[in-house]
Amino acid sequence: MRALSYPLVGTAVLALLAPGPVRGDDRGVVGGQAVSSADAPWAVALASRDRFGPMRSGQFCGGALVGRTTVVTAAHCLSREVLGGDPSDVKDLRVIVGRTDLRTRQGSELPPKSIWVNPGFDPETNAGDVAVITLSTPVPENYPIAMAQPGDGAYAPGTSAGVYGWGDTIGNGNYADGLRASQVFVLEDEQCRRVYPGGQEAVYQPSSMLCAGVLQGGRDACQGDSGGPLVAEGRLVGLVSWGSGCALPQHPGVYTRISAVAALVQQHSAENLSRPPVVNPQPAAPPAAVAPPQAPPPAVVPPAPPQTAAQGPPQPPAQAQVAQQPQGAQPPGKAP
Ligand code: 4AZ
Repeated sequence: MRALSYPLVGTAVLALLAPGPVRGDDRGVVGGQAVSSADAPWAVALASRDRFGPMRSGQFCGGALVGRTTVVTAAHCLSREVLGGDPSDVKDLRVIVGRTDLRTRQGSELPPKSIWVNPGFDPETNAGDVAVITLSTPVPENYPIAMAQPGDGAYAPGTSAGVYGWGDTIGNGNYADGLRASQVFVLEDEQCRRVYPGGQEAVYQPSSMLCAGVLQGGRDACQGDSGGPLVAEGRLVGLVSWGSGCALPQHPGVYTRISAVAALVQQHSAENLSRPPVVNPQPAAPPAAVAPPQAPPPAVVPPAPPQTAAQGPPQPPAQAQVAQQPQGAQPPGKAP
């Protein structure tokens, strides 16, 4: 098995050599399901038609909106290895928002205003795999997702998470046209330490990385998903970073641990990324005289306000959840 220290090189090479996806259907991430960009508006594609060809809008990596002008992605996505030069040399580098199907012109293609690649990124170990792209045009305010902070309960092993992307769906260069999401779980750090102990393999470093997947294999991020979001409990917990193969049993995906880099991202963002809790929220619905079956316990329901047309602050949008899928999908990944 080889460590994927430069995971996207394969993507670039395959994009040049392969005539295109084997199947023309809507695929992305391994073991996933189709998702509309409208339900995951924070999931963006990084693209350059010059470097990666006009098919699929030139997509080569993913990213996540954490502010109206702030995109986080993987540092390795913007490496010389992947881009063949400095990001500033890629004149048609774009962040694509609001586009489910890369064969369409849906949504918009936003040019970066500035790019910060973590100088602490170590291409040998993949530690610190994060970069910030600042957009000159803000996206709608309901697009961004909050970053998980240190101590976030979503990092508890066993937490269900969704990984989103337009990447390889099998592990053979079959890139997706449509956005897809795969349901995985946050795993114990020990799981990835055992699988990625260093030596011939890359080293799993729990302080800056997150281990997620399904141990039986079959669901995972893959080539082309790099930099894209791993979302749990409505927060961004990880960015697709590396792993050995795709969706192989006992070989979980490794993600940049967002809580470990959130402060760094804030430092290199042009906006305040903290979203304070809504003050004095109106209850979603006035308490009914007879509580409906799913009503919250009365103790947490504030006193009823005068019943008027809704004037409360806008509620945050419900984040897309990856639907539960039956376990035991066949691991389609190729042998390492
Ligand atoms: C890649 O090459 C890549 N299975 C991303 C994630 C994983 C493997 C490879 C994890 O971009």
